[in-house]
Amino acid sequence: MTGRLRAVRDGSMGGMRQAASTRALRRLQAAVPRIRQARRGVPWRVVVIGEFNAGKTTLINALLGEALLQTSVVANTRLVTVVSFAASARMSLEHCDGTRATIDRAMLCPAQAARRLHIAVPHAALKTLCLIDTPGLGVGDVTIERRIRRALSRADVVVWCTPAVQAWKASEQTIWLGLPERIRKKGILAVTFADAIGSSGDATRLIARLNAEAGPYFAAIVRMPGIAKAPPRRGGPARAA
Ligand SMILES: Nc1nc2c(ncn2[C@@H]2O[C@H](COP(=O)(O)OP(=O)(O)OP(=O)(O)O)[C@@H](O)[C@H]2O)c(=O)[nH]1
Ligand SMILES: [Mg+2]
Repeated sequence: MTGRLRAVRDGSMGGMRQAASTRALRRLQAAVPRIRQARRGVPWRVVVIGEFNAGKTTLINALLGEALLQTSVVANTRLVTVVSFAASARMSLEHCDGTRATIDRAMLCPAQAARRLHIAVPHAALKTLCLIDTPGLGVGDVTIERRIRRALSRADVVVWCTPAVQAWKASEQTIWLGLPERIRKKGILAVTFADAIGSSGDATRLIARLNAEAGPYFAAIVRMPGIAKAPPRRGGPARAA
């Protein structure tokens, strides 16, 4: 078990990050009922997508209040990563034939042989939300795009991350409108990199523009709270491939 998995298990996140996590969760959960009513005892499958470096992984870490997943300024997430609840933390790789290997054995396997990474941690938020991180869309990798579409086909909620700077570019709209309507109907547009927004006036103008340009394509538009980066933890990142 890595240090990050252990930290989530032990509930050792700082108070500030916990408050930011609560705010981020509330904003997302406020938008979710518009798409689907709660199903008792079954977590919503929230698939987070967008172009590379859009802040997808950081958003999931923010929702958890913990730097569980590794983020990077270079294209980073290679595997669809399912973060779910378990009473005790564990991590496994799912191979292309559907079999799974725990992370210790998985570390010995070539990444190409895996199609998905599963991380299970005892985090309260994961009792209602199963968070699914994905690699960046639109980079022309057919295998990755097929895996993302597979994850989308089982999504209850689809969160498209658009960075506040240059939000909702033409390339984003092209990819989004290329997805089937039944998937787009579950869509929330999440504005990431909120700390890059200069003033509350800028924020109001940005949301007004997004409502006009992207509003018709999403069930809700949510400005995520600013992200306070969590310090790296002992034991290295929770990353297997
Ligand atoms: N200042 C600031 N930096 C951010 C924010 N969100 C992400 N970043 C940084 O932007 C870079 C990319 O973030 P990621 O979360 O890895 O983006 P991603 O969409 O998961 O990237 P890929 O997995 O490569 O597609 C990292 O260096 C993050 O630390 C934010 O809200 N504010
Ligand atoms: Mg990522």
